[in-house]
Amino acid sequence: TASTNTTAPPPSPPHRILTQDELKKIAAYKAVEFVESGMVLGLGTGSTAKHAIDRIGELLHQGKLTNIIGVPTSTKTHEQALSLGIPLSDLETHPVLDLAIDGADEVDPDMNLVKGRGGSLLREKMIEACCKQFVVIVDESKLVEYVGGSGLALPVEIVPFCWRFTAKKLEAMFENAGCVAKLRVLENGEAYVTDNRNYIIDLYFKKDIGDLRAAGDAMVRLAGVVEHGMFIDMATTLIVAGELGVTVRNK
Ligand code: ABF
Repeated sequence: TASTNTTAPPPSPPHRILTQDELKKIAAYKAVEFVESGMVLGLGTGSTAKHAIDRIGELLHQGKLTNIIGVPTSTKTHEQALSLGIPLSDLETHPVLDLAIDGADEVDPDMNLVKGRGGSLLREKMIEACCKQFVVIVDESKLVEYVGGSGLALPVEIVPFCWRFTAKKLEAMFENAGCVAKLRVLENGEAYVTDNRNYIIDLYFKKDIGDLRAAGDAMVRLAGVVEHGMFIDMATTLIVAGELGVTVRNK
């Protein structure tokens, strides 16, 4: 009698959950697909943007991209780009950029962002405000219902002079939202100093702060505040990498 082979097919390997860093890399690589030879690029800061800059460097070396000029948003990114041989410039020489790629700490449903937990919000905002296209790259953990919705801080860059005074003023400004203002400090207890030699005040809210534009305008009207970390209506493209894949959304 013929025997039937009833051996079951080998089990498919268990689905491996991607790490957050792998998701960041997927989003970053997707963004670099928007880069074309000859572009002037805003180069973001942070662990997600770092993957994008590495990829741009790789494509330059392979000759798949040519004539790229990068405008870095921090000294850290400047160093990374230099080490990769990416030609660099600044806003004075290139006041209009074709495209910027950068990460974010929070993204709300309208593609408004919170940035600055990496401390580079001022240069990021100056550069990304000059880009024809601003591609934001995040893993899905950065998506929030409203700005401040992750329970993490809204960073504000302030001058060091009388910083306690400015911090108190900011707290009072958002009293209704239960605001607590904290100076960002290093592990050794010293104040964190930005690339522009300023301090960062991290604002924590118990409630939604409401009208973002009004809140932002009020902050920058306060003497002592240099810039806040809300990037309102600036992102033109959002790339989100999640367990189910990568999505690209244009505004
Ligand atoms: C920069 O890097 C900052 O604006 C933001 O604070 C941070 C995001 O960091 P990561 O990509 O490491 O999560 O874009």
